[in-house]
Amino acid sequence: MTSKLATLNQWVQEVAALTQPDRIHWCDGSAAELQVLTQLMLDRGDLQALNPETHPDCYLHRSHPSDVARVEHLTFVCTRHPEDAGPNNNWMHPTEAHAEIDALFAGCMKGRTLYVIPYCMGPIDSPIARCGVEITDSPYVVANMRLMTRMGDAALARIEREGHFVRGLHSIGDLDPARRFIMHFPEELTIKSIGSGYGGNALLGKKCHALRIGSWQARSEGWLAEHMLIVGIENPQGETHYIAAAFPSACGKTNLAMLIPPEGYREAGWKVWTIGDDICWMSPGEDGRLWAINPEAGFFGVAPGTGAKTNANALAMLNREAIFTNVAVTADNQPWWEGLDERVPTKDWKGNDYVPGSGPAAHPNSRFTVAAKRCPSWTPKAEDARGVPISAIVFGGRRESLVPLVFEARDWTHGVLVGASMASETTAAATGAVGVVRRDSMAMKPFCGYNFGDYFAHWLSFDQAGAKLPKIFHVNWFRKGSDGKFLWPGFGDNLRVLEWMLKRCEGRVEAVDTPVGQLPQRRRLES
Ligand code: OXD
Ligand code: MN
Repeated sequence: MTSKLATLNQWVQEVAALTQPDRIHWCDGSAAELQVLTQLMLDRGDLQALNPETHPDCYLHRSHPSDVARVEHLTFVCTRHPEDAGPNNNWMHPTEAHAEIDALFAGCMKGRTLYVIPYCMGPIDSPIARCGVEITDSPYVVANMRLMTRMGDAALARIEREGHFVRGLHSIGDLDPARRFIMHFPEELTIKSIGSGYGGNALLGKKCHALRIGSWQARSEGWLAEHMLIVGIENPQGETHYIAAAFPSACGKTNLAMLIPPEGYREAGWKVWTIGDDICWMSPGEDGRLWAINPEAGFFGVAPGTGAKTNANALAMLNREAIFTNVAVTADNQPWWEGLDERVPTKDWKGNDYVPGSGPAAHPNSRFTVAAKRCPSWTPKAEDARGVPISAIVFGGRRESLVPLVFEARDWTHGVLVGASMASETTAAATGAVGVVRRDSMAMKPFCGYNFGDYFAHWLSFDQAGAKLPKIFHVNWFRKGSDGKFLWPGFGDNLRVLEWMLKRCEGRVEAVDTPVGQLPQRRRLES
């Protein structure tokens, strides 16, 4: 098969000439295609079927032990002028970068199949959505992209209609960390990634396209591409307000997006609706408000810590048609991770016999991939081509001390400052030390595809006459007391904080003015 779009065919031919695959397969996104790929991966040992009774159509993938997280030190933004990439990115000149990475791509697909994956980030008919094509030699990437994006024939038809697309070239190469690079060429709307099969490095629709290239496109086209969840809060009167919230990786975005209201709230009629858990594209509408879509169609969530108490919605969606990466397994072949329950697994994430007390059985950054529609709190509003209007933007980090539970920025400009000065303790989502406080403006430090100075100016530029911008808040669920315990219960109780924010948006509650911003009033609890 080829495409009606000559530039797409030409690019595929050029890549094939460089990488020399044995075969080329154009992905249509069908169930039959997935079945063939799944069988291939089972035969090759890339996947292992999990217990078909408890987890039908669920599979385990064990990655190479050196390939378990994003690699920020090997991730580059390659612009003609270094100041366009900014001090927040590793930079290489595009000519040098192409030469370096193309040398690694030369002949790398010999004996392999080259898969062409047309995909759409966002509802297929949304004007905010944007399309791309990923070329990869990894069937695991194809299977994940099928869950994470609108992939296949419908996306190809849109690409052929529009005549342009983001180009992403990926190969697992030889998985040698010394020959691993994730390179972005925003001026050419191109991504090249080699040497890693890990999600954020290999599923190019996600961090590479939807954030790094997306933020560049957003700046030139007047919208925002952000590392934010989108959640709808329905009050007992049946009105739903949408909140977008930015937290660094592995700081609870998935849990907040799928929050289950505490009992009293549920009885009173509160409901929470999930639109997205990681990425938000926001564009000013004719009414002056920011309208948002989730460009993704699935969740690539952190497994450890996901349990019946922390995120029952996530557990409910993980019992069929899910891919698990680097989790442990129980004696009856069910996926298992720390924080799931009290069972003791028999195999660790590397497939070795698990010795209790020898450390975590699942990798701390082990993941699940699952279609968003499988989430019990998913709302069809996620498919609305127009998006949803955003009432509040929340920034937050993981901070043991100093930062209060919640405060409100005085206005948009102050809110941009609050987002820009965010900091958080690092997690296992990226390689490197864990638990070190680092500045992570808008949770975009690893994902902004251009100079942070220009990015802050872009944020500030939305404050124009006629704009009806969301209020901006900052939260910290992770503050600890002198006994080392968390001060705030978190999870479902976070709805109490979101309710306060929405009351502030509607002008229904007073706040206390402080040097950092507006804080909730102290109120003695009635006994
Ligand atoms: C993710 C990340 O996978 O932020 O979402 O690392
Ligand atoms: Mn993320």
